[in-house]
Amino acid sequence: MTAEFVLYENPGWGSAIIEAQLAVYGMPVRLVPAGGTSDPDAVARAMAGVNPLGQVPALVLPGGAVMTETAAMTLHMADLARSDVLVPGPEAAERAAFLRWLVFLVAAVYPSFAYGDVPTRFVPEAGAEAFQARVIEHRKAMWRVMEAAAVGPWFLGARFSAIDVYLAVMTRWRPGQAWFQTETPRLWAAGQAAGGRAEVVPVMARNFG
Ligand SMILES: N[C@@H](CCC(=O)N[C@@H](CS)C(=O)NCC(=O)O)C(=O)O
Repeated sequence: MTAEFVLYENPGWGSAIIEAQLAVYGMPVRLVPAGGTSDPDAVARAMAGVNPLGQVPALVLPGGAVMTETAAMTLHMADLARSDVLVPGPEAAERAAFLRWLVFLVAAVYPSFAYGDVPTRFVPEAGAEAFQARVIEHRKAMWRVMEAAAVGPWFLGARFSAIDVYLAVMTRWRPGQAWFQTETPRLWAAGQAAGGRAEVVPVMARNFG
């Protein structure tokens, strides 16, 4: 039983998406390092007792329940905070688009890192490099789909949301910042603006230096 949020994290990983949202809500959190950044199998071992899939992040809620899956955490934290700052409420004009693109991020884009980061989990060594290259090309296509849907200045238009927080973090990942700046300028700009918000700046600095 714990009275605070506990976030299993690695700097620069998807845990930054949750750390930033907790910061926006002003919710206190204790960070637990999840086992390093260079060996995904070591991370899986370190996380084994918390997340059976061995992935970061995992969030232990006040009360002790464990949550995995950043989208689920995103929706639940908004409920706990009784706030629509990051998650448009049921009546908001942006609600449907928010849910659509939140799920697109975690169900389409995010899994491409599971496949691309350690390709030998999925294909034999001989084909791993080519497989990884194809995964990254497919990821680029998915980001272009999102770029076409971005309204600006925030992803959803006039209002900031958790989608922009995901973009702040995920535009730091492969295919890399230079690619996003050139190829998906609206996504890049929304992510930059989210990362520049006063509550989020320290989180970005801790995660990405
Ligand atoms: N669907 C999960 C994805 C989490 C995920 O892929 N995390 C990565 C780090 S950013 C991870 O732990 N990778 C190591 C692995 O998959 O073994 C979520 O949204 O939380």
